[in-house]
Amino acid sequence: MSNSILTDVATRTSGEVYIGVVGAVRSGKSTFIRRFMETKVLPLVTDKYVYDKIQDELPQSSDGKTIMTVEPKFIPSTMVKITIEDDVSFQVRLVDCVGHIIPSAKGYLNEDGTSRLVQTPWFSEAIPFEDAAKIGTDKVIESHSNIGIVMSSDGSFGEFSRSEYEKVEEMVIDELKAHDKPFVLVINTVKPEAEETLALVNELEEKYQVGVVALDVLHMNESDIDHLLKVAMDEFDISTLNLEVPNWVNKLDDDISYKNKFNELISNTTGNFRKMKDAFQIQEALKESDLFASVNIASINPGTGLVNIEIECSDESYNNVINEILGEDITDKSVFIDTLQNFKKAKKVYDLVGSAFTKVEQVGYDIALPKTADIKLAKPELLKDGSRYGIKIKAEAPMIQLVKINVSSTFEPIIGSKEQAEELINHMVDNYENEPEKLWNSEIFGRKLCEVINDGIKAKVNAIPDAVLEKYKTSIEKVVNYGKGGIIAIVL
Ligand SMILES: Nc1nc2c(ncn2[C@@H]2O[C@H](COP(=O)(O)OP(=O)(O)O)[C@@H](O)[C@H]2O)c(=O)[nH]1
Ligand SMILES: [Mg+2]
Repeated sequence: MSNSILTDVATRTSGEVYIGVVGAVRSGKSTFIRRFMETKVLPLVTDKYVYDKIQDELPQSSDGKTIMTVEPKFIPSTMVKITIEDDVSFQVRLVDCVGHIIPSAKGYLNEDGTSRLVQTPWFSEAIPFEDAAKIGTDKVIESHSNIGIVMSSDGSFGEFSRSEYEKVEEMVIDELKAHDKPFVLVINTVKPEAEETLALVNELEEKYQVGVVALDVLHMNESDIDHLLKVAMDEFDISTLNLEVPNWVNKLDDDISYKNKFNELISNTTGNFRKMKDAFQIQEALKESDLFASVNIASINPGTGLVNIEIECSDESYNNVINEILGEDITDKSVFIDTLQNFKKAKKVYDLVGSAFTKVEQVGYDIALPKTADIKLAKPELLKDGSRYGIKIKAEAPMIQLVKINVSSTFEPIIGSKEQAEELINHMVDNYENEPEKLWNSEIFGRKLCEVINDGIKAKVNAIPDAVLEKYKTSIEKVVNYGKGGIIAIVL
């Protein structure tokens, strides 16, 4: 007998296979637990004493409309540890819940029509039967289960109709959805393979957006149970969604449009689909985008919750990304080589002053430290210090100083009459306040304002005499090499 599904369930539940069976009265919950234990668990129990104890504790299913079970029962009552495939150990326990009431059931009302009060493990005083069912279901699902089985029926056996079961089923599924625990709906039926049953399963899957399995619980065999467990595993959340994209995609900065779209798609997709059963929908959603050449599910591991999706991107996407990074339309190899060579030159400068430049932007001043390769050593010399001798090793390195200064430039054209000047100034102030770009590009005496201002700035910079720059350089050199933090006077 294969236990691979049980191994997956055990791994996924960290060795605690706790299954809460909830639903309407007389839907087959007790029968399900008995069959499950007899078929799937007892054959794995090697200890005779434990075997007998579990068998004694198996719930009795009851006929008719009278409700017997009033509090959840743990089966087995104590934890049983089971080992399969030599190294997989887990504890297994099913919980038989108080059934939710079907109005025509008997046993939940007293003869005078008042609610029958029942004792529960959660309150010292007795509470109405309906409340016990609801609280029991909540407690069992919240604290004692890793998987929920909602038992319902098509009404093909027993004394209740499909519509009676349906009302309870809707209510219980609502309760379970609030708990965010994986669960499946079992439609207990005497005709699990009938066309109408399959149609009902599809309809309910659509209605509740949850896995639905039709089973003849009274006669279910091991493969039926395995199938049910497989469907339950699909209801677990994906623990890790591993998207294997080409390395270059991971390297992209978020401001590259491809990466931007990629991030958005991934976050939308994973936001919409999060269960193991959604793996194929995730694949479809990724396929629909024009970002990828192929999207394949490499593996789905129900035990660990790991989904691996392999994604390939087209050369065209790669080329578009390169164009965007380089800011050039790379039409052929020569353009590419040309651009790369230019970037190489720019990188050399950037490596030298890049970090200093960032600081200059912030504080207005910084020094780009020399690279070790640029430090020049002078020939070592002998040094005499009184009667003692030493050596002197001198080194020199170029150090680039970066200073940000503000250069001002003014433009003061004479226009003509006061009215003419006022008219122009009003127009310009209006642009200045509302559309600065327009002012910047407006023409005065046949030239754009931006060109005139730029020329003014250039003229000022060019007007610094070389001798002054040289003096400035020598002064800084003195401060760095000989200055001890003292005062230095610059006479221009
Ligand atoms: N024919 C048939 N009867 C079933 C099936 N499941 C349960 N029953 C019967 O329905 C009745 C109620 O089942 P039980 O397991 O006690 O329901 P519970 O109240 O949900 O625990 C019992 O008489 C069972 O024998 C099934 O799949 N087929
Ligand atoms: Mg029962």
